[in-house]
Amino acid sequence: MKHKIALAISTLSLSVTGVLGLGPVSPATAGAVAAEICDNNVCLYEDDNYSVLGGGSVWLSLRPAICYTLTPQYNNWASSMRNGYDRSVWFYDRANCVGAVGYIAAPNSSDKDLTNNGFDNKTSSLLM
Ligand SMILES: [Ca+2]
Ligand SMILES: [Ca+2]
Repeated sequence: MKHKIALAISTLSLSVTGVLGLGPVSPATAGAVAAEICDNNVCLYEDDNYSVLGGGSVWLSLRPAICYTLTPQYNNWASSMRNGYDRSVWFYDRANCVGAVGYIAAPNSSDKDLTNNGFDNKTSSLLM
């Protein structure tokens, strides 16, 4: 099975800082991980309120039924998120989408603070 998972990492200081997982990389310009990209992908933010000022942000192009495990750099990192898909995205505390689902992002939803869901800095893998 061919996986096509693209992502880009953006911070204010670095336009592209790393690569997650498999497949081609689609770089985003600094600070540009925002509305347009997140409308059609999942965006994760290190900080609350979708901030890219202190922490970074990353967007993930997920495919249905394929688990995406975050690389160590982004493991237990996300504090807010946007889900631009017309599908729910399941967030897992463990790698490889095993164990209980810790958080379910509703289709086309966003959450500015995962703390009140008990899932701040816990996401290790995602499944759409
Ligand atoms: Ca965080
Ligand atoms: Ca975790």
